[in-house]
Amino acid sequence: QSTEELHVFRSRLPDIPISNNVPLHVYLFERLSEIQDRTCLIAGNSGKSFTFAETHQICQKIAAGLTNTGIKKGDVIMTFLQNCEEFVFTFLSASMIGAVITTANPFYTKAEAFKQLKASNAKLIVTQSQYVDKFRESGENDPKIEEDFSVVTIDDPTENCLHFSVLSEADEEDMPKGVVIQPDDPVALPFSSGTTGLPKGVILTHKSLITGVAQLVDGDNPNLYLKHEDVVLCVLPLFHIFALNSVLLVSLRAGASVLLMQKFEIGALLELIQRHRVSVAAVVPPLVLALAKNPMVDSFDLSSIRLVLSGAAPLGKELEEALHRRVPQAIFGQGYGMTEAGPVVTMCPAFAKQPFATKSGSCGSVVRNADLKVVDPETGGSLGRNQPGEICIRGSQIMKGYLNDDEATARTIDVDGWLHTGDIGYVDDDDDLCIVDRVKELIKFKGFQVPPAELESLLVSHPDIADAAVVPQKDDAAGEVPVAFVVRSAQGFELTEEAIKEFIAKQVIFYKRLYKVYFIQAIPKSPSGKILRKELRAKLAAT
Ligand code: AYL
Repeated sequence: QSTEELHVFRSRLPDIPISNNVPLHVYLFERLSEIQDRTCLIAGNSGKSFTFAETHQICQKIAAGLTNTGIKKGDVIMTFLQNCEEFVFTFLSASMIGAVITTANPFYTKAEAFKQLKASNAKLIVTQSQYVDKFRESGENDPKIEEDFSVVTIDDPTENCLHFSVLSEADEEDMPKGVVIQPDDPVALPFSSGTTGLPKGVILTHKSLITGVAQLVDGDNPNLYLKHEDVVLCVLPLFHIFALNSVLLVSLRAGASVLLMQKFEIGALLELIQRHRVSVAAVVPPLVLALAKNPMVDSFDLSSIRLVLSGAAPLGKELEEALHRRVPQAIFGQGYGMTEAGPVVTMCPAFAKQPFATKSGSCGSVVRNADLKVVDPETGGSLGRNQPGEICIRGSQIMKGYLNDDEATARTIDVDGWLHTGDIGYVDDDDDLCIVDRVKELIKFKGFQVPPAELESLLVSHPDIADAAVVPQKDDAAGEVPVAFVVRSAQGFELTEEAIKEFIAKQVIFYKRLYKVYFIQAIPKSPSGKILRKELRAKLAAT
C-alpha cells in the first residue's frame, strides 16, 4: 500500500466537533432544559405519551432500581422485548449507571435466547411473561433464574420474576453516586455474525454511539435533519441497530418525538401514521413493498410524511418509485450500515438541512467525520471512483471489537483502523455509494441476519448429515432466503428435504428457516477447507 496512492472518500459536509467524551445519556439529554415539555415517546397501542422531562426522570428511577437489584457498572442487561417504552427506559437507564444492554429478538427460540444470554453473561433480562419460559434451564450447565440472573417482566410476572415497577418505582435519589463512565466503556452489545461465522457480541461504546448519532443529526447542516416537530415512526424493531440508532437515538438527540409500534400490521400502521401525523418513516425494503402494494394505503392520509429512510437491505429502484408515487411529497433515500460500523456508513445527502441531490438506487454518501475507502478484494489496494470493491470505513463510531473474540476483531478491523464490511460497492462521480454485491457469508431475510455458519452447524449435528453449506437465494418478498446444500451420510440415504427443513425449523427463529434443500455428493471447498460459496450460488442461479 505504501507506494500506491490511498483513495479516501469523505463527506461533502464539513467535519464538526463531536462531544463524545461524555456518557451517552448525558449527550442525548444535553438540551433537556430546552425541550423538556415536548413529547419524547408515544406508545402506539396505548396512546400513552411521555415528555422528555418525564422520560429522563423515569430513567433516573430505573437507574436507581437497577442498582437496588444489584446491577453495577459493566454488568450486562438483556432486553428481550418488542418495541415499547420499557425498552427505551431500560436502555437509557443502563447508560446512566454504566451498564451495558444486549438486545435480542423476543421471537428467538429457547436455544437462540440461551446462547446470547450465556455469551453476553447478562445478569438481568427485561421481557414479557410469555417469553420467560425460554430462559428456564434445559441443560445441566445452564444458568438459572434467581441464581445466575434475574428476570423482570413488563407485565404480570410469573414464578421467580420481578415486575418492572420494582425498577421504575425506585427513588431516583438512590442512583449510585460517583460512577465514572469513560468514553471507551461499552454501553450496547448487539449480536451480529459480521463477515463470517456465528453471531458475536458487538461492543459499542459511549463514544461510538455518540459519534454515530452526531454524524447524522449534529452540526449547522445536519446530514439527517430532524426538527422538534417531527414525529418519527418506530415500527422497525429497536433490538436491531437500524431503529436503535436511526430512529431512537437520533430523535432523542434532535428533540423529535418517537412513535413506538410494537409490531408491523398494515392497518394499524396506516392508522397511526394518520392519527399522529408521522413525518419521518424509517423502513426496510419489505415494508416498502407492503406500503407500495397494499390497496388499503389509498384510504389513509399520509400527507404528513416528509422523509422516508430505507436501510438494512438493498432497495430496488422500481420499488422505491412505486411507493414514491403514493407519497409524492416525501424525500426518499437510503442509509447503509452494519452493526459493527456503529452503524451508519453512508446516508442519503438529500436528508440534510441544506440538501444535496441524490439518485434512487444509491445508498447516499459517507457520513461526516469519517473515512471511506473501496479496496480491491484481491490485492487490498484502494480503488478510485466507479470501481467496485470492498467497502471499508474508519472513524470513532465503529465498534471497539467483538466480545471475547480477538481473532474475529482482527479479521474485521485492520491495524490502520479500517473496518472491512464484506460489502462490494463503488463511489460514483457524485459521491454516491452504490452497493452491488456482498462477499461475506451473511444472508439477509427482510433485513434480518441469517448467519449461514449457524445453520450449517445445526445441519451437521444431524446424524444423517455428513456435510452441509447454506447460501442465499434471491426472493422477491424477503430479498434473500437461506437454502441448503446437504451431503447425506452413508446411513442417511432416506433423509428427506422435508425432514431437514423441520429439523431446522424447530431450532431457529422463523426467518432462519430453510426454503429449499439440495442434495449433493460433496460440498465444494478450497484446499484450506473453506466452503466455496460462490460456486454454490452459481449453481443456484443456474437452476
Ligand atoms: P446489519 N443496501 C444494501 N445492503 C445493506 C443496506 C443498504 N442500504 N444496509 C445494510 N445492508 C446490508 O449489521 C449490508 O450487507 O445492519 C450490510 O453489511 O444487520 C449488512 O446489511 C449489515 O447488516 C441506517 C441504515 C443502520 C442502515 C443500517 C444498517 C443496519 C443493518 C442504520 O440508517
